[in-house]
Amino acid sequence: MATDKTSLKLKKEVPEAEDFLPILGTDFVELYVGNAKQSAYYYQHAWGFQPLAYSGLETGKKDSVSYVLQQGKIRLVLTSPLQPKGEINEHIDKHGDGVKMVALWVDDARKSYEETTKRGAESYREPYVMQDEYGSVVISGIHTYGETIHLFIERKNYSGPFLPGYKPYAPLAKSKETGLKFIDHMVGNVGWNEMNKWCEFYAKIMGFAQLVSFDDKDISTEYTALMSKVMSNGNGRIKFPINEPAKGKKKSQIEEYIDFYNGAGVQHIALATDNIIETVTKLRDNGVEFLHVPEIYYDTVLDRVGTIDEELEPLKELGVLIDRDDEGYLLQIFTKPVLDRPTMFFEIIQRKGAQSFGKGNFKALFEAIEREQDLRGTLN
Ligand code: TYF
Ligand code: FE
Repeated sequence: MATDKTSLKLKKEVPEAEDFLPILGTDFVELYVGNAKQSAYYYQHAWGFQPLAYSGLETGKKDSVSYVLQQGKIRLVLTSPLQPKGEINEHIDKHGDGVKMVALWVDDARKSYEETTKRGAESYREPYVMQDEYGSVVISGIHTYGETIHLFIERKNYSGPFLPGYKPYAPLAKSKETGLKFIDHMVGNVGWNEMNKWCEFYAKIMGFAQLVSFDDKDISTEYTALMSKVMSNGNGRIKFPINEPAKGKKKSQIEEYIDFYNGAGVQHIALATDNIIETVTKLRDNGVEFLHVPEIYYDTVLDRVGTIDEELEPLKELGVLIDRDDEGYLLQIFTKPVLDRPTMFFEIIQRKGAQSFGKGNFKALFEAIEREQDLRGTLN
């Protein structure tokens, strides 16, 4: 049986014994960025991530530099090239800063590679072993949408802070955590009519199933539209919604993303907190910018979602959205894009039983995104 702790409803139940790709969780998310030192400063001092590890010239790495940050179970790696040409430069040239690796924590990176490549995954890296005084790690990788990669990380024989080749990273200034705990879901934007192809990739090649709590849906406002489906692995720890643009009177936010990212890629990373009011207050004080929700949303929201534990006033002041499904409710809020290009953004989410994704908020959310698109002149 799939773990029932989260009472996830998959379209097809995947018995654990038959899960050919058991995943323990997200291991890390690696962004290729133009200036890793300054990105690391941003994620530490705006987002409250703590320094964990470093690799670069000082560790004998001549061609690239990486800063590893952690908060709760979330690990971010920020990587920049130190030389011209090569994979990292080309990625940044084409996409701007963005997510390159979505690394999955597995018990067996060799088997993960075999099971997925034999089902048709395109190889990125054959299994290889990295070693240091803390033990060994096995890593392999396959391609997913756009130029995004899934790495499989096997660290059961490793006790070091991150990966072999890294040293502890201890910058001068301390940063204060903001209460972020784990990655709830990571969303991919893909091209026109490509959603089903990529959902099939997750189903056939990675053994995921579609979540029924969030059926195929067309999401549209008066002006813009998109389609979305959520794929989840057997134990429910990994949830990947996939969006594609749809035709509306004006330009879909997904099309805007694809234009600026020059292809498919990670659109948003949803980070879980167990106190969204505290977390968002801290993030705001640190300068993180959130989408604005008109006050009128709060006039009727409680008629829709019923009673909640929180007071409405602070939620309204911060612009936190509320939604309910048959299992409970959730609180969520979205940042503006965190890069100069209108590409990646973050969601902060607090689940109070609900396992869905905020369907009741889509209209208010997408209208808020349209107002931002309009300011950028990218709505037409
Ligand atoms: O992950 C989700 O499905 C929600 C809602 O472009 C959402 O966070 C869906 C599409 C989108 C932005 C947010
Ligand atoms: Fe989301």
